[in-house]
Amino acid sequence: MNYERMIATRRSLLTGLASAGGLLLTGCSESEPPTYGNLLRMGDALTYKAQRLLLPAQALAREYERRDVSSIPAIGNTNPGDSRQATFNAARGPLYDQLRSGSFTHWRLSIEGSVARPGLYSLADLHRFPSRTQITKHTCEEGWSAIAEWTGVQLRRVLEAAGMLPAARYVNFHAFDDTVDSIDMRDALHPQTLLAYGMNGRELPVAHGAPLRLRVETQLGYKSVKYLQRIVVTDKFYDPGKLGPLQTGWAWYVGI
Ligand SMILES: Nc1nc2c(c(=O)[nH]1)N[C@H]1C(S)=C(S)[C@@H](COP(=O)(O)O)O[C@H]1N2
Ligand SMILES: [Mo]
Repeated sequence: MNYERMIATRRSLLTGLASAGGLLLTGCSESEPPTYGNLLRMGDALTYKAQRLLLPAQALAREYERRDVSSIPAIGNTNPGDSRQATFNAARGPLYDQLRSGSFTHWRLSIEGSVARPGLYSLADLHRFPSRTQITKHTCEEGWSAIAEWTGVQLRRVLEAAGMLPAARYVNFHAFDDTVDSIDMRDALHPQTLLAYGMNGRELPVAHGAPLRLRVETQLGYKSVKYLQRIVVTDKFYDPGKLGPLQTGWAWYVGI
């Protein structure tokens, strides 16, 4: 079965499962996404559970060839230092500007929470981990998609280095703009989930998330948080309030 066909089959399966919704929801056991008992949010639980049932944990997203690389628009915030941007943060914006003017030499990624060794990582530290390069398709919830090459370190390696604790369930990403989002441990440990510092063979450009962004190839584009500053590992789901997808109206889990 070719890839497109596989996706189509998966979609119709998911639709079928969705209509058997009540059934699935009452059978919830294992790990569940946050739904707050909100009816509108039950779709989240369905998509999440259906995908978790149908796909093996480590199923890889399709990877492409260099010749498939297309132009990719910069979407959402394109410079956290610019106060005119919608998600500008008054505290971290100016800090970003300062770090950027020093070519991010003084930038540090903080790893905190449910880890034995919380710490700060410079770009040079991250470059010391084995790197992974992958050419993947970015699918934005707004309806466009584009193919790009990403280079970085697998998030899994950094979490292992920080000594994530056995109770850890979610990984939260805090950006220099107002973006905060999270993924579960299964997506966090996925081999294609990267902390990317390179794009199309160059340093990651500011418009695309410099100096470091997340790539979550198993979910829609908005989960790939740009401009990373802090990674917080948690045992319980953390709701970032009005900054997070739950309260801005987007689904928390958007598997593709
Ligand atoms: N910090 C941050 N991350 C973000 C966004 C943003 O506005 N701020 N936009 C998201 C959306 S909606 C998409 S489609 C992708 C766009 O990535 P690109 O600009 O590299 O195309 O980044 C995601 N990550
Ligand atoms: Mo997007």
